[in-house]
Amino acid sequence: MKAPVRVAVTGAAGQIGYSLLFRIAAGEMFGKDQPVILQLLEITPALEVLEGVVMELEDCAFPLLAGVTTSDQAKIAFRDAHFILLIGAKPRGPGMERRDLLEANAAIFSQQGKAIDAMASRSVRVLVVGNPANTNALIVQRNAPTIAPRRFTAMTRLDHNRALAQLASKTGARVNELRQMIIWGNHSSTQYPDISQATVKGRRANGLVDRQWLTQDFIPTVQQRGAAIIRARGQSSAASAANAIIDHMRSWILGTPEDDWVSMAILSDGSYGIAEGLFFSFPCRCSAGNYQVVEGLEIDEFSRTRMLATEQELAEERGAIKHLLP
Ligand code: NAX
Repeated sequence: MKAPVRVAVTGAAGQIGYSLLFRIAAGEMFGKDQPVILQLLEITPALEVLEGVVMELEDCAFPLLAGVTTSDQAKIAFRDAHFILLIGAKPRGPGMERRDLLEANAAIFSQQGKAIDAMASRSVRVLVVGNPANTNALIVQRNAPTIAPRRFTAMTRLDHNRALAQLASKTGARVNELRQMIIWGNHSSTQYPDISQATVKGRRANGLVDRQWLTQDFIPTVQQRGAAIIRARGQSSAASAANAIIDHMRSWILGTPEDDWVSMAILSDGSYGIAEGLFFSFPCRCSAGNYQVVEGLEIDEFSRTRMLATEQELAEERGAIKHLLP
């Protein structure tokens, strides 16, 4: 049996946590031969609820679950962690301005970044899910200067999966017959879901759908999907978010297929003219625990305009918390 990997999860008593932890413990993230130790972080008032979740984890008698710890201290939860899933965040309250939300989360993610720097395994892999995810990832990464920047990512895989599902439904194909979808930019309504490279059963997707569907249906549907789910369910996406977390980590660790790629928000190195130092979603290929931006794709005017809009929003978010960055 392999040695267990340590997986820290924040916001573990929340909705996404409840959909996610059982799947990790069942071996869906790291494989059916990889034991895991879960190191769960919550704020103090949620520790009691978290204890209930831990009791349920125990009651599943998962053979791969080698241990569970709980804490309200990031430095304890992140100790020696190989993987850290930052899900807990401050939600937007009534009357709260976007800037207030950014600042409130900046405080949380600065402290968690410092705790990662001090306590996590040097080869840790971090995924930020809590919103605003891209800018929170920037704050975490900047507060963890001794860990390689490539080890920090933010999640746009749910958007990627939503885009695949919409295109599959429109073209009457199965999701696994689609390749090369892209989400560019921010995990927000300015994101740009791009089908210009996508194929459906080996044929260019662009030739199968018309421009009107693309601009008036597909792009806004993917951009607004989170809001549509809140309207219908009264709560934000949780099971699909947990599923996307599993997909993101599996792709990162186990790799992407030769003929496909995934969308991940990573620290821009200037690829495609995107400003360096922003966490921006790019098409990425993964292998052996590493990722690379897919280079050399042709970007037309239609795409460029939309990429610039989401880049602009990310630059503004960074501007709003700049004074809090180390
Ligand atoms: P919930 O409100 O159900 O759970 C969040 C949990 O985080 C709560 O239990 C809370 O006590 C805890 N928490 C708050 N501050 C914390 C801190 N400083 N340390 C540790 N725990 C803390 O939210 P849930 O539906 O689980 O969503 C979690 C986050 O994911 C939200 O920020 C949400 O906006 C974001 N999402 C991001 C997505 C993405 O694709 N990047 C999609 C899904 C989701 O909307």
